[in-house]
Amino acid sequence: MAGESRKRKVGLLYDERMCKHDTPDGDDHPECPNRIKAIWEMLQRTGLAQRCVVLGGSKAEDKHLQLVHTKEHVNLVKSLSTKKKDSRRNKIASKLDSIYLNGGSSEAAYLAAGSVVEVAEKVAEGELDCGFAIVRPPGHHAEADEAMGFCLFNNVAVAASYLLNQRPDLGVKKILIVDWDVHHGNGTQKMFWKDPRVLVFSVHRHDGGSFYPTGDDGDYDKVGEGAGEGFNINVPWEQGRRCGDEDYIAVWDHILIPVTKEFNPDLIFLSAGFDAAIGDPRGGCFVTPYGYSVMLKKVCVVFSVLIGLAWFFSPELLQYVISQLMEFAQGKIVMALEGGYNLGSVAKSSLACVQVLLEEKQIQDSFEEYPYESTCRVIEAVRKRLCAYWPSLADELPWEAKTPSSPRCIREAKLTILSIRYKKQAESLRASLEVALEEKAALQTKVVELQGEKLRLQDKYAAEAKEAAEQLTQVSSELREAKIDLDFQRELFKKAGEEKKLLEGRVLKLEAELQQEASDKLRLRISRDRYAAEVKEAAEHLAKVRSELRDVQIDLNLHRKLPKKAKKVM
Ligand code: X5A
Ligand code: ZN
Repeated sequence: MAGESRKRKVGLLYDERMCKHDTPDGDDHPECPNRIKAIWEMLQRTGLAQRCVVLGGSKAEDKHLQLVHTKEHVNLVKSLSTKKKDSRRNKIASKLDSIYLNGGSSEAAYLAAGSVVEVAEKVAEGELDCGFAIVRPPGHHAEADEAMGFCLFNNVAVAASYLLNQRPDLGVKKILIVDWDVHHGNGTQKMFWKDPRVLVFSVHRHDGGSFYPTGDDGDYDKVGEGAGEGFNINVPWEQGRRCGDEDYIAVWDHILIPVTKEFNPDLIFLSAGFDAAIGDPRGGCFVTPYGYSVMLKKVCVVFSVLIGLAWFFSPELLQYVISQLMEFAQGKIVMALEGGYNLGSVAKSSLACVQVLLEEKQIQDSFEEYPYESTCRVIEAVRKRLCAYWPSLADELPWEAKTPSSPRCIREAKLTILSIRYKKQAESLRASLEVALEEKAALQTKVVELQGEKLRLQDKYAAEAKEAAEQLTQVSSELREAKIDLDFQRELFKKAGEEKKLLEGRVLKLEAELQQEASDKLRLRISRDRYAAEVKEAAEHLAKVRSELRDVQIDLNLHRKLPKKAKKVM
């Protein structure tokens, strides 16, 4: 059976309209339209998109948004599109935390939520095996009644709630939401706080509550309430800005994967922010594309009814089933983009994930280094806090057993090298801190100096401003005169134009008259010529008649004389 597995149907959703959400004045912002463009281009260039089922976005329905949001919040986002001016939207945005709005924001928000619903529905129906909704604005910070942290609607929460509440026919009764965005998914946590049908898992930087979204909500003692108690898991990074693949994989191996096996979800949502990626300007973590692919693969593989059953009977059977199912895991997984602000990192990480969804990537799960000591401590704390709800977290952690092939001496040597490196880092950090402190002191004296300078300059500028104002009045009065002049000239020009038109009319009329006269004259000349010819002819005729008359008279005279002689002759 293995190797004969049917090709996985992977949905990819991309819609250019989600790029319309942008800063109102075109200012640069990390949550920019190019984020989803970069992913889409990468997937097309590598030919992966062509092997997926490509979907266009669709807008969420208000009644689905209202499963997790208040009516007021939905109406506010809806109304953004009808506001004519950016200034109205700017006013709304200024009252919110880390939100910008423009004319395209409403449409993009409806598309982002509706698109995750669309992919989730197709995966739940079995039309797709899994899918990736490449959406923006992101969603996991959005709360029932508030947009925040670049998020307008909580896309993943809307889709999860839709499956549970609107589509019982699809048989999705338990949902796991895995949030690996570097920020805590505060919105998602609140929306399913008391809901045991949705297990919310978020791993994020916490830094003692100083990392966005600041406060205690993301701490590991927040496990849900009422029926939902134990169905919220937070893994907070406390040590600052340097977690990488090993730390995330340790969390997967010792928290997420064992809990997922116990919970045995019918469908998994992945709030896939890529801002813990190496190179991200905000996250400061070091997760590689390979690290993301291992994290995704582990979730895909564990997630199967058969595996759940095998786990129930025996770990040996589980191992066997996993090895048999590696190539055709039944996992229904819906990935939705959240954060991630380095375009290259976001595109490469997405590529690695889609390769896993298509089962076109070999994963060995081997890493060069070990998780941080502090990571082990966080994992232990989380396990202790949650083991009452998830018995598989109760065991003492066998850290050594994690790397049985690695002899202890090598491991210790590696750790020593690492600790030396970190000590050096710490020393250089301390040195740079001292330098920075000195610079700060120098800057503070400079600030005092500059403040004096500022006051002096303010006086000077006030005088200059007064002079400029006077000049301005003068110039504006000159301008007014010039304008009056101009109006006068315009009037003259207009009159000249009218006169010109009048004259042109007259000229036309005269021309017509002249033409008439010319043709009359021509006609006269023709008739005169004809008369002359006739007169000449008449004269000639007369001359002829006269000469004939003369001839006749001569004849007559001759005739008169003739009779005497003729009488004689006859
Ligand atoms: C989705 C996401 C980050 C918000 C940071 C605000 N949001 N400073 O990554
Ligand atoms: Zn984020």
